[in-house]
Amino acid sequence: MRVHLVNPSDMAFGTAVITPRWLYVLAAATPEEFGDPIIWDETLEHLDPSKIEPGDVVGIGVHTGNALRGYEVGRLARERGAWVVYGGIHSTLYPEEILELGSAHVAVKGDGDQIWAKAIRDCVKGSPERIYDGGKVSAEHFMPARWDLLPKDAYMWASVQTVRGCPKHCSFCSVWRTDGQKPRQRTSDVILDEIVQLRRLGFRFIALADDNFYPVSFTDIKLAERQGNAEKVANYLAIREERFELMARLAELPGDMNFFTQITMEAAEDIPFLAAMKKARIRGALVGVEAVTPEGLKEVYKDFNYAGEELVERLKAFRENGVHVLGSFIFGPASVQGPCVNLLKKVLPLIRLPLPRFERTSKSGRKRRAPTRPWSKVFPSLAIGSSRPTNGRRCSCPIPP
Ligand code: B12
Ligand code: SF4
Repeated sequence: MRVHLVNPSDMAFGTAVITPRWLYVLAAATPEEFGDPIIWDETLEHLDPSKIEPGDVVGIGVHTGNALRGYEVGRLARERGAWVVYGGIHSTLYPEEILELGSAHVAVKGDGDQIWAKAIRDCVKGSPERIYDGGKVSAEHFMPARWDLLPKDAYMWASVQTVRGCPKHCSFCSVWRTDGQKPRQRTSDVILDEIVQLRRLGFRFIALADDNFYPVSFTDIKLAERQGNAEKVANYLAIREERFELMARLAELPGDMNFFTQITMEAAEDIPFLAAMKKARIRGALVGVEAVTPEGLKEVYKDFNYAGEELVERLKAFRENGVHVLGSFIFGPASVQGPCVNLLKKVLPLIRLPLPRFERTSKSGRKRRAPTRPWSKVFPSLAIGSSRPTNGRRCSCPIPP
């Protein structure tokens, strides 16, 4: 019996940009008694179903964008007589859909670090449950990835995670629903261990695969102080201190190391933080600009961001402090759409990737509306991300074609 891990992708290029971290974390979580798993990253090479034997366990990790290919992989694996287990963001949010459309025996919700071993063992015994919930494991239980299993020279960047979870609740984002709003931050020791190992393997570029590298803002600290919540303040300050400690240690690494991360715009208010990022050679960050008007920001629950001139100032602060910005925008809600969106829709098919939308319905934030399932309209006949016919409609964008 062998364990397979499959990262589904419609297109395989033979080479890829960033290592899909989950594959190597789940490899580490695979119990030794089953041997090293066979890893299939379909962005490199498609799964060869003939390599799957009856009784094997096939773990498939899906986010919304690759779920359809994931379901195809599940079908192929099941036809070969394997146990088919799904996990990842999409399985966490929609386990019933996975069971319905993915030829699945099992859908795993939440973190796989601990539950994966149980799911495999139950499959081998022949009595798996339909759904397992791996929950949100605490940072000290995150599995460091099995980088020793990486194929040689296949990836340009490696990926190391330093923190999971984000305190915000933007409506277009799955992170706060799946990873939670409480930052779970790894200690700098374990992060550095992985980075040193990756450097020895030849990597000089590392993506810090974090939900939000700036998990505590000045506003968060001020609010906790105003609430008189000393414990919360102390916790926030400790998280902040650990960030600085990590960046100081990254700065001590050889000068040819380069990092990139994802961060909220709030970091622009914190010049010492940006300076520490620069010293740590965190060369740039994906910053969620999302919308450029106050109404648009409000609609997607991102009104902690800035619009107009203030937005310009914030983005400048990153540049002036040596951190490049990769701006990310969201075009879905009506108030965010500008006249150019029609044009963009024509030229960027990826914009059509329908993602779940989440809303908080009560002030306390506890009672939440069920997430929407926009892609259900396109199942099963249309592929997510495929171009839709324009039906001869003309784009109303003032920019000439
Ligand atoms: C780093 C990252 C990227 C990087 C790196 C990609 C790479 N090669 O790894 C880049 C910048 C390239 C990227 C691109 C995109 N991303 Co991205 N990305 C992330 C981020 C921040 C971290 C992912 C990560 O490595 N986490 C670390 C690993 C260890 O965690 P994990 O994947 O969650 O896996 C754990 C569990 O889910 C579970 N698990 C996972 N798989 C399996 C399988 C089995 C069998 C089991 C049992 C368990 C299990 O166990 C793991 C360990 O606990 C996530 C946010 C997030 N929290 O996931 C967004 C995220 C996955 N991205 C997202 C999106 C939308 C995109 C893009 C479509 C953006 C765009 N418009 O272009 C592209 C798609 C690229 C593609 N074709 O895949 C969304 C997906 C939303 C959704 N509902 O699907 C997320 C969730 C962010 C968000 N704001 O919502 N991304
Ligand atoms: S700030 Fe970023 S990671 Fe956090 S909920 Fe909003 S979009 Fe998601």
